[in-house]
Amino acid sequence: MKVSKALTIAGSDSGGGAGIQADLKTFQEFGVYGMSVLTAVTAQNTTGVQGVFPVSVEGLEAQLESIGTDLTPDAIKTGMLFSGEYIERTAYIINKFAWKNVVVDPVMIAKGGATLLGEEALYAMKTCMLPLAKIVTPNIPEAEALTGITINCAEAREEAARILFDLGADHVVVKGGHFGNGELVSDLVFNGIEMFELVEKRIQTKNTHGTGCTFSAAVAAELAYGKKAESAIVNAKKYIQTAIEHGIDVGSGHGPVNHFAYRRIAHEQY
Ligand code: PXL
Repeated sequence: MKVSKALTIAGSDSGGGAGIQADLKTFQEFGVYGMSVLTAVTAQNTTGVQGVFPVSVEGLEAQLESIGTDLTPDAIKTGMLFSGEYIERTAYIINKFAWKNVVVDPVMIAKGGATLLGEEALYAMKTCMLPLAKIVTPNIPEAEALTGITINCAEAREEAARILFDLGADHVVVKGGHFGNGELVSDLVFNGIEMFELVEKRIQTKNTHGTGCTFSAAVAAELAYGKKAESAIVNAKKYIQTAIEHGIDVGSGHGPVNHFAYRRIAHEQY
């Protein structure tokens, strides 16, 4: 049987809600064969990140080589890349194998405030990763860090999207979860020609851990199938909205989004 293959290059979340665990669960839900290259291991639960332990640079490169020499992915997503050096090495190998359909989730800070990418890595993210990105999916703080713009109104967000496009991403999604606290959340999509917004109800819940990882993994899964960027983004948005609506109550802190909610609804199990 032939299936589409997706690769995540990201960190491990021992709590299972974000990072490669979220990505692989999401790939599975989309019926895509999931592969993972680990950049770092986090010791983490719903209350926060207790430790970050990077994989060696050699370990990172060896994993990427193993994939590249045997298992060409149809799409890839990058999550927590840990440092500027890891970004440069990863970008080099993506180029070398000419991997396409690259979704860059420019992960910087975990929900509890733990730093997952140092300030010094911003330059590498802008110069090495964004030019490779078919789609980049920053939240508001990440878009601010990458562009140097304070995003406090719709026009500022549009300006940030233009800058991210000019840095080399083919499509930019500036997510709106951190944008105010109104009834609705809007994500801004820019493809270099037109801007449009994806609007959904804001869900009041503390169980949002893994939202960004899950969304970008869903986008990559759709690209792996051969979907166009715009429909990949729209379908991933539906998937993450359902996952947030049915967030999972585990642990005493921020619980994870529900990776199987979309499927269970389709089977009328909710
Ligand atoms: O959501 C960002 C993120 C990405 N990757 C890992 C994480 C987190 C947030 O906690 O732990 C491994």
